[in-house]
Amino acid sequence: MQLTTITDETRLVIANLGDRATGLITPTVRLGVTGLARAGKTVFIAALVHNLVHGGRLPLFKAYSTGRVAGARLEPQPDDHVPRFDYERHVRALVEDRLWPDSTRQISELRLTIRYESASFLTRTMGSGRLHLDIVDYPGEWLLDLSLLARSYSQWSREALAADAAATQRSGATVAWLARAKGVNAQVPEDEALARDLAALFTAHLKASRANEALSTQPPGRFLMPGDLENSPALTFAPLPLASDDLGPPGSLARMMARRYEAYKNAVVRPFFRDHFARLDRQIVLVDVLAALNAGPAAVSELESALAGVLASFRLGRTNWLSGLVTRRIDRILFAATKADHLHHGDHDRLEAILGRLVVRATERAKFAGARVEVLALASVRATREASVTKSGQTLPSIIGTPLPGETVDGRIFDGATEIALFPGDLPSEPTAAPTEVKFVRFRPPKLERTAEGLTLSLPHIRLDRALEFLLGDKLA
Ligand SMILES: Nc1nc2c(ncn2[C@@H]2O[C@H](COP(=O)(O)OP(=O)(O)OP(=O)(O)O)[C@@H](O)[C@H]2O)c(=O)[nH]1
Ligand SMILES: [Mg+2]
Repeated sequence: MQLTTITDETRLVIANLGDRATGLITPTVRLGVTGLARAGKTVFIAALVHNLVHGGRLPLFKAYSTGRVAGARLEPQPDDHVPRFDYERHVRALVEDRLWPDSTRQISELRLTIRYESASFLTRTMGSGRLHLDIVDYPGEWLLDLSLLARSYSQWSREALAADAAATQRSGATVAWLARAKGVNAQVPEDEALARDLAALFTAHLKASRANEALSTQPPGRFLMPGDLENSPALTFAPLPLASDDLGPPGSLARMMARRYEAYKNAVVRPFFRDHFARLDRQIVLVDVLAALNAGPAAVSELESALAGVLASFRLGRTNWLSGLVTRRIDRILFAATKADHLHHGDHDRLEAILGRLVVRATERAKFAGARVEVLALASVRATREASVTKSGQTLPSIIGTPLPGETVDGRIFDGATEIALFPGDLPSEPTAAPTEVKFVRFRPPKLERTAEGLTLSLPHIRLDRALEFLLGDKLA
């Protein structure tokens, strides 16, 4: 145990010194992009890079709109062992096929190098005028796993079972899991078949919670995306009903489960913390607030506790025993409500305010103080335009877009070629109010305009430039 810790520390120092040494040549910003499944990570990164490379309209990104950014281009990434973010494929889907990119369930990285002119004379004469932006896309579920580092097996068991029992909407899988877990004697001799059986029921319950609420945020995150650890003991455990911290005699089931829980931390959680999380400078957390609002108050409060978990992990990065060794610190965190193009702009501020309230409460719960935190509503790729539609003498602020094939509105099924105008409805003023009446239709990515010279313009967006200003503005000063 102690030995692992020492290796962790040593490796971390080396990684950070390495970063610093190369930093002498060209400064580097490592930007983490995270969010739960389907939050919009891939689309965000593709749109960010596409706009910077293809001269997008970014008036609020000052260094860029004042003409100090001379150019941006993709370069080989620094980490050879991390999959590359498949920018070209995602952009082809968005721009040429007008389809959303495929789901990506693993970590990936992309380096964008920005050439710029510093605003101040002094730094202009000293600085190299280049900034490496290393973008790291990783599942938000991995972030929530960091909370396990501070918990013993028995603590986690108690909390996980209590949370499962408190769930208001229970799937068949959850009912089956709870019934089985309750009857287990944690003190019986360890038994592989029993461990596998319990892990399978627990995993099925985690999966069902995800499918139900689209937002289940319970760790361990890797149970739902096991990759090459599938069927390994590190992923074959489950919480047990334990009255105290006593795990029973040597060779007990509880001790076996506790050992595997620690193995999960060592094989999955610590490497992520050390190799990826502890090296980030900036972080954007994408949140599908609209999906939560549509799913109702239970989903909203689950989202809120996930946000608290996210904030607590950023605090962990600062106050943990590792903090003395981490030479990089996340000093800015942006929470962004995605897919704002599903609403008329009159409702964007309200969307932002709802996320703002959720984050403020989560900040208090996570006892978080540290990095600068901002909240905003954005659409990485704007799939709709706006219009006023007059119907029976009433003018409704509407959005126009092409629904994806198979989407239905008022019983009508769309073919992916027809454009419609839709009054999406209004957001509630409070996050936990009754489910919204907002009509949530999935639209196709937009058709790109062409200039008179036949050049394709960049991807339209909502407030992507404000996000860039907060995340990068000072680095290009
Ligand atoms: N209208 C609109 N839809 C969006 C936008 N961003 C994402 N979406 C929708 O959300 C879906 C998920 O977006 P992704 O970027 O793939 O989300 P992700 O977080 O990478 O998802 P995983 O890779 O599955 O974890 C897309 O397929 C789109 O339907 C946006 O800016 N506007
Ligand atoms: Mg993705």
